[in-house]
Amino acid sequence: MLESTLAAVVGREQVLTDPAVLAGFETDWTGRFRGRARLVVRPADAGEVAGVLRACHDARIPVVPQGGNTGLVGGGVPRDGEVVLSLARLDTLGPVDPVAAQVTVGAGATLAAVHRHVAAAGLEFGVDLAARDSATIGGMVSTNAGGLRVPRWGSMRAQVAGLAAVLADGRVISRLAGLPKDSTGYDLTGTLVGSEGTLAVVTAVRLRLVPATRRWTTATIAVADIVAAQRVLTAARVEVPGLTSAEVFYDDGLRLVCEHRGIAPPFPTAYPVYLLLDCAGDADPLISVLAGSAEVLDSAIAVDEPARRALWAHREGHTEAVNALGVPLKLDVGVPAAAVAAFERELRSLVAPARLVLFGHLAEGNFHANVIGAEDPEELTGAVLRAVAAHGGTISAEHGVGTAKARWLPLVRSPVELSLMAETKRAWDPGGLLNPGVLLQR
Ligand code: 2HG
Ligand code: ZN
Repeated sequence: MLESTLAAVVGREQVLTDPAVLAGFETDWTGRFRGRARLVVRPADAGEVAGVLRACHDARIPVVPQGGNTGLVGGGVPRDGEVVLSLARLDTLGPVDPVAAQVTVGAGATLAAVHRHVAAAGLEFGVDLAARDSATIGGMVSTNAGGLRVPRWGSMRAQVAGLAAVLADGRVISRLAGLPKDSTGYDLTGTLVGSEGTLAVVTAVRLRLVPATRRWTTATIAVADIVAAQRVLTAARVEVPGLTSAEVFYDDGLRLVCEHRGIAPPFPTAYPVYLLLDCAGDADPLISVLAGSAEVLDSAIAVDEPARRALWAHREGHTEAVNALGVPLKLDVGVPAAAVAAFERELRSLVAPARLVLFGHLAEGNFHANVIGAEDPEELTGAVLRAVAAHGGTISAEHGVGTAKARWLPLVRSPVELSLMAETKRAWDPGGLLNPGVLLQR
């Protein structure tokens, strides 16, 4: 019955029920999260999304929105017989507005497609991340994704000038004018950023753009430990006005990536910690940081694209290389800069004797703890997240809460905040049909 109503909305071929086809939508990329979908529906535009949601609302069937399925916290895969609403076909790229420096794109547009699209206008989109070829703008809005360029341009939240979304009952809100100033009350766009598909389904996004960077300099810097890495970063914050990325990884992770990809490490010698700095402009400011720092054990600088890509591969290859080891437990956490060194020590002792592959975004104190072979993943998750909270950090810096961390949210959100969040959920989605069990526990 629901199937035929949906077929009338989107066309029969866009309602998928074949178990072999559903399988790709039912499991996340890491293989950790999986569930059963009632069916997958692939609308072509916002009108069809509204029709799909109305039909599911009338039938009281819960819906899981899904973009590029690159999420890492189980927020985009079904749990128990929901309809999976794929936004992949909403991939339109509107004309770049060069005066406003903005563009409107469909929720299903991939990040890489947006990058390519705006480059022609001499502009750039300020967010970048390793999953760029598959991650979609809608999913990135829903998780408030961060990525590799936060030191310069901030997270997704900072780039969203407006959006359009469909409510659980099929009603539509459209705030795509991108007005730089608007003083008319509650920020509905801001409420939807980071709401993980629990309040409404984002169908289009008005993105802010920044001037394209014409020259880049990338450096991989070998240091003795995380404190030394922070000292180099501190100098770069002062000396390097175009500082865009400050990424950290360790020697065991580097070896793993090099083996997995069949590439060479940046130095013939192994060092404990590597800091990758990427900045807009010529090499001079970075070279002066390196020359003035006693912490630098070795460094490699690149300005041309192939050489820069080679340095970035050591950092970007981590996710893939870790996954090749088995299904990892992934903990995306952030702590204040002052707590970074103490937290790193604590984390290592909590995870041992399981294997920890650690890397992340140093400037944000954002660690990606990837654990292989944890005896009791749930218990370890609790221990690590409690440590994060004790240091005044966040249990999710950029991947979202999903189903993976919903039960741990009280560690970082007060009872007052949680009750406001629950009330907000009830106001937007009284039937509790949108992504149940994600972010807020059922
Ligand atoms: C990254 O920074 C992503 O590369 C993925 O956030 C992190 O795989 C991970 O744990
Ligand atoms: Zn990351």
